[in-house]
Amino acid sequence: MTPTQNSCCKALLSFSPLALALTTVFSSHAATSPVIQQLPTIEVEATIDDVTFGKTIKKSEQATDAFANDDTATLLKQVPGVSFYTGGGVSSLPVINGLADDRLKIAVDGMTITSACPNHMNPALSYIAPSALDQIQVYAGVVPVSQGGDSIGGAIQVRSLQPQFADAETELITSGNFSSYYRGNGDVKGASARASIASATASATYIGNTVDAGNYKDGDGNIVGASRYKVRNHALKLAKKHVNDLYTFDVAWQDIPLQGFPNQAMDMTYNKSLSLNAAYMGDFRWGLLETRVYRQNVRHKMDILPEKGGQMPMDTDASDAGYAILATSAITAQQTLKLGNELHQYRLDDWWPALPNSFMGPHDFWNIRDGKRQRFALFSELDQQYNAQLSTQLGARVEQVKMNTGDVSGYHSAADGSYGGMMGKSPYLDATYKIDADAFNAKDHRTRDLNVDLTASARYIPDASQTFDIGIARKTRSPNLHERYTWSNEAMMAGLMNNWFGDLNSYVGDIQLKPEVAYSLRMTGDWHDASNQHWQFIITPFYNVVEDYINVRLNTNPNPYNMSMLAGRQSLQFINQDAKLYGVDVSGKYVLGQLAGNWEVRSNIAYVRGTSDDGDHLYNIMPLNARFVLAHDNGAWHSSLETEIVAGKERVSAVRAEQKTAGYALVHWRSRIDLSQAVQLNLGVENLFDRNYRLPLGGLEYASADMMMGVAPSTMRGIGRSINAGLSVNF
Ligand SMILES: [Cu+2]
Repeated sequence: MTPTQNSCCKALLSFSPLALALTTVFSSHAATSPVIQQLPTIEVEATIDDVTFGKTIKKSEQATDAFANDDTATLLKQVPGVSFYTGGGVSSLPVINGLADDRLKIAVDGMTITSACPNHMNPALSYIAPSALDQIQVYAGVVPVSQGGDSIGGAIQVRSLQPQFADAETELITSGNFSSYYRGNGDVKGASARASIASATASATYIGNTVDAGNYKDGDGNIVGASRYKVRNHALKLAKKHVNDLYTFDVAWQDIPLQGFPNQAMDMTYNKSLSLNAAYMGDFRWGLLETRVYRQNVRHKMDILPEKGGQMPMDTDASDAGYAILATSAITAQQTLKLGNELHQYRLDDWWPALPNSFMGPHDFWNIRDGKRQRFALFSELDQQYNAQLSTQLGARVEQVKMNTGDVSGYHSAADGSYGGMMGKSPYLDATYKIDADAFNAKDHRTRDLNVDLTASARYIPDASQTFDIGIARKTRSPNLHERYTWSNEAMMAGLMNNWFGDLNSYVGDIQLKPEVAYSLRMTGDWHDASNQHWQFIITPFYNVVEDYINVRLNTNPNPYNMSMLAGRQSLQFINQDAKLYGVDVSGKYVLGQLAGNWEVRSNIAYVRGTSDDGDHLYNIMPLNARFVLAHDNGAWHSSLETEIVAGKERVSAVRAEQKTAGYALVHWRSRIDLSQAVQLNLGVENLFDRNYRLPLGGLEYASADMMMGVAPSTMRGIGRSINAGLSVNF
């Protein structure tokens, strides 16, 4: 981010989610004194600068979409270049310009949350419901170092509803909302509630939601098995302000008793988390100080839903904990300096309990035991405004990533060396697990990476109707625990379980993996009318070279006892390999005019290519896609007709035996009617023409494979037509 021309002090704060509350005050007072007298009432729509490469999505822009989906990640679909690896109903993995999942830095209210599952079933955005959101900031490619770290593709910062305070000392304000909705396809019933009470200096808010979704039907009316889910989220948010200080303390807990994953062998049968998040923000003579300390614990379990058949208990116990310190100071009238320090520590136990009277026993299978991943980072970022037209940002970040794990063991041998035998066990499984576990345990598991990120960007605003940005960056991501430490070469029982790609291949890790380093060049041209009200055209070409991209090759491990696996699938080994990703994002809007209300068209087009240096295509690269929205706004009635067009996926990864998908076009209609100040009715039809289509990034449907008959799995079916309705009442 580079400062805007109208106020360097506004820019000073604009990148820090915590600081948004202070933005208004700083804009008006900071020119005379950096010390604010009183914290303002926090408004959702407060001045928020757009991010340089990416987008800010505010609450108001989520409104007509809010009940169409339970998956917070999918609210990002309006950002050009963003797509999704789909899986469970609330756990899709966002992709920015071809880079997905752990390659993005995703923070929920400033907390870094790791997917604590060998299938990445519980990514950060699955812990917050769309109804709890205030704002999402998306940064693509050239991410400010203050927002990045341990990521190469971009950053997504989501912020939940912010505390509100009463204006007068003696006043006590209360507010709240109750919403409920129903979606026909999948018989989805959802509700959310929010209640707040606040004085001039203290505030307390409860927010919660629940959703029960059945299996959805595809466009031909056939059920997609194991696509159902049930989610409950709760959060209690406390805030206290005192002159120039703001303290917040949030407690959140989640219970997902069920979330099916049609594109995995496994399904989520239990996910309970508890998070504590305490933050302080203070305004000092020298600038703004923001600090945060947080912890989230999660217990996660998997098994196989009856419609997919089989049994295999899997269990995860994990925690994320960390702190963040950020100081922001206007060191001269033209220069703003940020200094920051962050620590993040992730711990993981990932074991698969023995199943009595089966070959999965008599001991538990230890996939990762005592896994630790600790990141410690220091960074500095300088914003400089040269004149009304030109501003720059320079950033440097140094991050140490330390990882370690304990010894492991398969179903038949325990870590203490005892070797179990039982009726019906397979001598092949015995042998393969023992060979691999012994080899892994003989190695030193400790790794230490020292990662350096650098960014430089410039913004040039020649006049009120044009803005140009250019940025270059070096970004680094260290491997995750499963990429380094999963150890069993056995494909069917172990390798297939360590898969967060939805492709039903088998994966095994490598301790020797190096961090991946991306060099990015990105430019944006933004043309619009002088008031930025009537039309806008934005084009962003980008080019990334990734050194040591974590890719795969066929597993050539000589272990002779490797079992068979699903027909047409591959046994793969993680490797470092150089890769390139490049493409262009285009977006625009045009106000058509007035005819019984306001009419506007908006559109996004995204194109990306990804190849590895051996000439293969990278996996799950979204084909050319476009979105056109015709929006109508007539005071109390807001409607949109959206067309989503996706080309066929022709360029596929050979090493992953990726399957092609055909192109398709979908039409969605959504409407919001403000029945009164307090009551809103939402109506919509998703996939209006009930088109049957295959998800280009959905992977393969597990249940479509037939092991006995040697039938390979086929691509994942998308959801058919759904008629949706929701009611929202403010009080
Ligand atoms: Cu899982």
